[in-house]
Amino acid sequence: MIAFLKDLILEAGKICKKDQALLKPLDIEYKNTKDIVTTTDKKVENFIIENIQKKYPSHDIFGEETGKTHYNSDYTWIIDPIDGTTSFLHQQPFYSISIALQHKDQIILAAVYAPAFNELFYAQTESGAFLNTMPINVSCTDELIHSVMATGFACLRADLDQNNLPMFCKIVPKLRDIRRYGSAALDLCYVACGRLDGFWEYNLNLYDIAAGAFIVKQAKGSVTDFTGASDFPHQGIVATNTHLHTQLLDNFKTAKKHVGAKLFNRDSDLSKT
Ligand code: 2AM
Ligand code: CA
Repeated sequence: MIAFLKDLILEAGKICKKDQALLKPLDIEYKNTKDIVTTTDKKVENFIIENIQKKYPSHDIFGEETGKTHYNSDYTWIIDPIDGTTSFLHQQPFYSISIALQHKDQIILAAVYAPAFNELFYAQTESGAFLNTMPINVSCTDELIHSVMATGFACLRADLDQNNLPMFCKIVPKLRDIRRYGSAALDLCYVACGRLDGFWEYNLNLYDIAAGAFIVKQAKGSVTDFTGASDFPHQGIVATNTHLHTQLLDNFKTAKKHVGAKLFNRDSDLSKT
């Protein structure tokens, strides 16, 4: 199955590479004023689904663009055809394709491919995680002040009451530095291979994080929601190299107290920032 998944995601990546430079205004649709989808997102998702259905016709599929099938299979393929569509549209390299295979309620296999960098991250249960052919592990940074983390602002695009801006202002001064790449799947893989020491975001969907979160765990990282429980991404997602997990969660707890519930209200908060 891993060989099938690797071949499939690499072929899907060829479509992205070919299409990116040729995107035209007519190739863009607006889900809302800030949330976009391109013809390539749909083309890539259809390509992936067709190939899965040829090989595993009884398996269920949950794709960002096409939704869920209901075959009652124990297996579900969770697909984000382009994670980081804004980067893709703006001719930037930080986008990825993300595919995870869930058996019952456990992810057992996952791959994230960054076509512009020719980087394929993948993992399967109890086999560890890999970047291209090399095994990867999380970093060993154990102090926040020596750490570099990433975050994102899906919450702003979705016009949510709770948003990441107050938290960002409280946490960033505690770190060496922060990055904003724009693809949650890739951010998670960067935690898995030690380029980042941690990542957090609100308001992501399962297809954004299913593969990346599994790859982080297989690389000996930790992934939780903001309370330290496993209701992610619904209650937010926090991924670290494990050494920093408790420290980061404690800082979120303190930051949330200082920021106060009021500041998470979009109307009272965004107008002031
Ligand atoms: P996408 O490119 O597939 O939409 C960047 O902060 C992350 O947020 C990406 O994984 C991006 O996925 C996701 N994202 C962007 N807009 C979003 C929205 N309105 N709701 C939820 N997630 C979003
Ligand atoms: Ca996505």
